[in-house]
Amino acid sequence: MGSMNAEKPLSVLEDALKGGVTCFQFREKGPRALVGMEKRAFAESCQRLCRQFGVPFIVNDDVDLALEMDADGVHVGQDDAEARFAREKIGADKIVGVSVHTVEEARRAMMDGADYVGMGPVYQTSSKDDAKPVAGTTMITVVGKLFPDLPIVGIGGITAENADAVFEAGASGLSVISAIATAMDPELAARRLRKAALRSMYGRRAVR
Ligand code: TZP
Ligand code: MG
Repeated sequence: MGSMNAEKPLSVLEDALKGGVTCFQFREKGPRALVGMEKRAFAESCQRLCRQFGVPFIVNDDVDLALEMDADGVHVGQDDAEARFAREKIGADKIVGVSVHTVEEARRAMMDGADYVGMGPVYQTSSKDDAKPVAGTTMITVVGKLFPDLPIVGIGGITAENADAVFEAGASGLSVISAIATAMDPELAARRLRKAALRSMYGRRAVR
C-alpha cells in the first residue's frame, strides 16, 4: 500500500496492524505518488509503525531504498530489477519476493533466490493500472503442485469473502490493498482476512 491508496494511509496501516496483518509492502505508485524526501519520510513512518508491531516492512520495486532503509525485504516484478540482482544486492538474510504469472517465471524466481512469489491478479482489481488479465486461481494450483516448497501469495481483488478459495487453490498467503485500504473499518477488514488465513491452517472449527 502507498499514499495513493487511502486518504489517511498511516492510520489505515496502524488499523491493519492492529487487525493482525503479518507483513506490509510499501508500494508508492501512481500519478501523484510521493517522490524523493517525501517518499522516504513516508516510508520511514510506515516502517516505524511496522516495527512497533513486529511486522516485516518490505519495499516494492526499489532495491536501493530497501537497502538504505534496512528494510526487511524487497519485492520485484518482472519489469523491475532481476530477482537474482535483488537477492545479491540485499543479502541472504532479507526477504525477496517476486511477482510471477507463469510456471517458467516461478521456476526462475525460485532459482534466483525468491522467498515467495506473488501471483495474480486473481480477481478483478482497480489498484494496478498495468495489471495483467485476471488469472483466477488455476495457475496458483499448478505452480503450487510443481514447486511445493515455494510459498505463493495471491494478489488482486482478494477480499474476506473470496479468500478461502485462494487458500484452497494452494496459496500460503494473501496480499491486498483495497480490501483493507477502502474498508469502512480497516482493522475489522484485516481481522477477517487473518481469520481466513487461520482457517486455511487450522480448519473451520478452530477459528470463529
Ligand atoms: N498486482 C496485481 S493486482 C495488484 C498488484 C500489485 C493490486 C492489488 O490490489 P487490490 O486492491 O487488493 O485488488
Ligand atoms: Mg514492480
